[in-house]
Amino acid sequence: MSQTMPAPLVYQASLFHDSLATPEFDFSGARRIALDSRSWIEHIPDWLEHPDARFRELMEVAPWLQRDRWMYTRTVIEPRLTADYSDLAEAPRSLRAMAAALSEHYGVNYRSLWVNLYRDQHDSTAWHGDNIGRIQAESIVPVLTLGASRRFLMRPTHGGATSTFRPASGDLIVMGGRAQRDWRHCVPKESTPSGPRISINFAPEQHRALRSMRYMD
Ligand SMILES: O=C(O)CCC(=O)C(=O)O
Ligand SMILES: [Mn+2]
Repeated sequence: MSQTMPAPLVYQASLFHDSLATPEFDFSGARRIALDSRSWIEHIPDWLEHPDARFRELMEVAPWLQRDRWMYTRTVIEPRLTADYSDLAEAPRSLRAMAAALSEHYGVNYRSLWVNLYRDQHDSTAWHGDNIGRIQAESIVPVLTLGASRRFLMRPTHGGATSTFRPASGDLIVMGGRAQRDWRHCVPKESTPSGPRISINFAPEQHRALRSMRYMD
């Protein structure tokens, strides 16, 4: 895998007020759905206050990279930009506050995160399971949406019906139990225009390869 700096993105510059620097979180709207007897997904609408401020902050400060990877016979450019904070200590304060709130709520020590930018409807993430599933049979993986709402799909690893979720800006999607082993998830391309969306993906392992070695089947 290689990575290059992307061409500069156009975005609205913003000023950060101290009152927005430490976000607040609300778990009260959580709706947990059993995917099967051992896997679940939780959708928490409006988990994060001021998602627009967080979106602008990440557009400005995240170390966005365009990655590519060797796929069988050719190099494929990933259809999104990504920024890694493999060590949570190096992430912006607002992201550290999110990780701390999630760690306390789910009893998992989130130590690492990566951020995806879907620039428009043509960007996507293919079907996969996060690499934590290779290390642990059960895990809890929170994914926060900022910006545009995109479909987030889940289907059983060995075939079966697809479930569709539509997290809006500030919503949290949390995959739990055996969801990284027995299920696959993706963010498909859309056929209608979409504005930019950022997703923040939290991981318990401080491991640079964690993200890039996802199950891709
Ligand atoms: O963008 C999302 O909502 C999910 C992205 C994802 O699953 C990943 O990067 O592993
Ligand atoms: Mn994933």
